[in-house]
Amino acid sequence: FLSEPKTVSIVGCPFRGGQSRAGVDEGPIYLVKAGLVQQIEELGWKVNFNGHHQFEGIEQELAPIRDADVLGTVKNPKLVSRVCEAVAKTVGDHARKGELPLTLGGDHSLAMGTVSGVFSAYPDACLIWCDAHADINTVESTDSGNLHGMPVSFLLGIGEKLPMFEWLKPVLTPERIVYIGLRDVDKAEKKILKDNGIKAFSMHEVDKYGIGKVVEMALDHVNPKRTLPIHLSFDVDALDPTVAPSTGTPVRGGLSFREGHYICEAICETGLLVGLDIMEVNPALPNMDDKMSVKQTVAIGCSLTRASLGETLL
Ligand code: Z70
Ligand code: MN
Ligand code: MN
Ligand code: MN
Repeated sequence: FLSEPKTVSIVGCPFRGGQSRAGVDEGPIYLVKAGLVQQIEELGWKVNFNGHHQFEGIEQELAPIRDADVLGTVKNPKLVSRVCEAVAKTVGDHARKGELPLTLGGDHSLAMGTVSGVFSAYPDACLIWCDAHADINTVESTDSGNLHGMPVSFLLGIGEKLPMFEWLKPVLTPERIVYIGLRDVDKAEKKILKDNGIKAFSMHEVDKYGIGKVVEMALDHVNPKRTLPIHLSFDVDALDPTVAPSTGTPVRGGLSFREGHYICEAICETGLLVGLDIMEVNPALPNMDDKMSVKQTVAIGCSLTRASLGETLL
């Protein structure tokens, strides 16, 4: 699906409005400072990166209503909507030019933008969501009010529609998303997954079948003939906290270093990847003094990206 020369367009998204912990907006800055651009170039890609996405205009415009930006339990809906709409346009433009948009988060609410953008260019694409969480709460079901726990329901068009998200079309259908790595799913989310027949491989299935079989079954579900474009949205909290500690909601019992990389390598091998998100790297966590954890998590954000873009072990 991609044009020659094979090009990655980095969409750095220093954004944290979909959740409450400071620092996740620094994720993309750390990933680029760690040398991600050169690392991707060394794999033979052309790389477009002209600085991180600037959301200051939106944030300034909405500054007077910042504290009033709540709707029922949902926090920052106007801010998140405006930012995701901008991301959808940028990502969609890159995808339509035959470039591979690589979005660096930032919190996972941004996926409303990335998936909207990629699916606007490739309406028959499928979505592989690697995460400890299902991120499928609706406006009605959310306990936290954090939009990074809801992007999938918005993309599916389930639950109450918020007026400020009018731009967001339900581009996704339940049979075209598959999850890998789940282990912290809210009760209401379990019901949503079941009611909509959404396929999910939790850590239980990873333990039972092994990661090789799980990725094969996941692809069989969303992409049986291996012909459809693939968007991979990778929340680094899918990885075990011993492997990727610097993230907002670490949950024990996650993917090993190799399991995480294997997913990326296997998707790369299909030759069908058209969109990639590396989300929820938070360099301010677990605390300001833990430089080792930050270094390790940022390095994994970079190596998951390289694995997705063709780095092999041999
Ligand atoms: C919970 C909620 C969550 C991270 C998503 C958690 C959501 N289900 N946490 N991504 N890192 O708030 O809806
Ligand atoms: Mn997530
Ligand atoms: Mn998560
Ligand atoms: Mn939870």
